[in-house]
Amino acid sequence: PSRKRTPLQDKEVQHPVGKNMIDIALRKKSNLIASADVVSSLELINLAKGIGDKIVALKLHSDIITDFSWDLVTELRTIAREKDFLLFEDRKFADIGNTQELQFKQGVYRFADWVDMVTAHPIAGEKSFDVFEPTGVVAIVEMSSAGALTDDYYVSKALNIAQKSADVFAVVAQRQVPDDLLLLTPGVNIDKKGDSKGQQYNTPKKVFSEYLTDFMIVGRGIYKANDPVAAAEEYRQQGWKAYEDSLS
Ligand code: UP6
Repeated sequence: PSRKRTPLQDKEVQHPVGKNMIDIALRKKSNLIASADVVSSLELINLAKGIGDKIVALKLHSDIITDFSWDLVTELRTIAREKDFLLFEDRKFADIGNTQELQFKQGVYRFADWVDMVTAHPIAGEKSFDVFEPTGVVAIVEMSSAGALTDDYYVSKALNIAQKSADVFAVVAQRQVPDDLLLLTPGVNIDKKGDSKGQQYNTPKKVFSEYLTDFMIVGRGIYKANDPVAAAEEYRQQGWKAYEDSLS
């Protein structure tokens, strides 16, 4: 791919959820996805209310929430509507299509009924992605952690699958990807280089200028900060400036 960035408003993204992400980003001048990896409904609701107007999407791991309930889902949806952000379940599905369909539509979480977008690994092949419609799919093509098995060969095959699937509008990766896919990059932290469990961090500046990412995903940098609202604003400002700088 060329090293030149296509501005968000000129991206040729067809999927409605992808278009929505772009519209929200431009309205808020934000390319921040907050990863809300907290384990109680109360913490999650407080975080969503506090930072909701600074983010494009709130990324969730519903299966870490000790007191997950339908009241929580209803409240999250209300906050998301009020504060204009998407609900992004980071389930990282990685099974055959039939099983993924059951995991997506049935069980405790019934994601199909309430999330705007979900992550899935392309490991089981192209057809395994056919069960999520009309929810937007974010394909995990490369992981941020040390020693991940997602080498160049895997990444190119995974991108190929992502580009062929109509429901995939974005990918998670640590490198530039073809322009018809939105790029979401986790492993972003202003203060830290990594953790003791393999996570590796880059700065907002690096992911926007070198990987030409479209959206950064920030977890502990925000929800573990002394003041998560101030931290979210700091990441929003740094992220948007790094994006604007990378346009010229
Ligand atoms: N995530 C990664 N790396 C990947 C894919 N997903 O870190 O390659 C997710 C994690 C976590 C968040 O599951 O929810 O992004 C990163 O959190 P952190 O900023 O606290 O490290």
